[in-house]
Amino acid sequence: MAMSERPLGVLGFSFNKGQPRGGTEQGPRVLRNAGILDALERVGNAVVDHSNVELPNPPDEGRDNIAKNCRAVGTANKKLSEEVSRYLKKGERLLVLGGDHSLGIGSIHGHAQAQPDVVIVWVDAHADLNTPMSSSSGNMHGMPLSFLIRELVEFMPQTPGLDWCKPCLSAKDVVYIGLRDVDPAERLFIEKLGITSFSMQEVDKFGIREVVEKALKAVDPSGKRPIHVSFDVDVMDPAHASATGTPVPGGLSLRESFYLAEEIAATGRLAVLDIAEVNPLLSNADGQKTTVANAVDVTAKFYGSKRQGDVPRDYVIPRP
Ligand code: NNH
Ligand code: MN
Ligand code: MN
Repeated sequence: MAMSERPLGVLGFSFNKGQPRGGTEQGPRVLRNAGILDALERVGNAVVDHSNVELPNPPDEGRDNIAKNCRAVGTANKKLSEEVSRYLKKGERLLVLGGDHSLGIGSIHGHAQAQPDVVIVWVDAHADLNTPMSSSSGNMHGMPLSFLIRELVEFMPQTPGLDWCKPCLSAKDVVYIGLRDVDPAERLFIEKLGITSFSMQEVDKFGIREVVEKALKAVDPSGKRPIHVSFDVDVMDPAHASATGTPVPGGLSLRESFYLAEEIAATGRLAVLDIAEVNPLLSNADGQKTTVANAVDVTAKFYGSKRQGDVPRDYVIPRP
């Protein structure tokens, strides 16, 4: 069955322990309340809401770890990985509503178990490639890719809670779009490993159109492999997404975000989309509203809604 005809499962990951601010656990609720499921159904997706991933009670955190809350992050993501892999094996596509971006660990790990030839498009102001040892914050939302990329094993310490997570990606299977706040070790890893990266500098230089085209060509010249997009809302300019933990000026415009989503939709190969780091407790009332509304609108574009106009499946022109 063509990818875009598969049922679209929705999984909430109500979690905040990958970063210090409360509120990201409310992402799934505010996105659902803003009508994300209707918006997806309206454009012809067979949506199945699997509700939120039931998270195990948080285990006691020892004080031995440099990666903060690693046991909680690890056990929650193990559960997420199992669910993602199970629903994909049943033949669904999946939308994962975060939650902080540590969810990349479970979402991508689970995806790779079901579809080992997956390619990753990481859309973010940040590279989220720190190892527990290179991170200066200790926040695990800045580390998910380090647990997944094979070439980084020599830099990875044993991390309590994450022993189950065996790296499942090659550096060449990952491409970045939107980077503008990258730490020294992350920059060096990108260079050493040859990870394809389109920072905001390249978006300015080539325009979003060429960036998306080059990015998709780089990870999969054949254009046949399933795509996993991990979309951190902080990739958008704070004008469009201020209700997030680490807004960084100079980001994607709403139009660039829409275009990226429309082009990914047009590949017909989007298998999993993560929407991470919506935090409805930050910014002000106006910022909260626009952040959530824009996250919903961008998500709908990833699944077939078009700026040229949509005709819902059951629409009939009124007659006198
Ligand atoms: N690079 C920083 C860190 O590792 C910030 C990461 N913050 C994010 N990532 N929001 O998307 O702590
Ligand atoms: Mn980010
Ligand atoms: Mn991120």
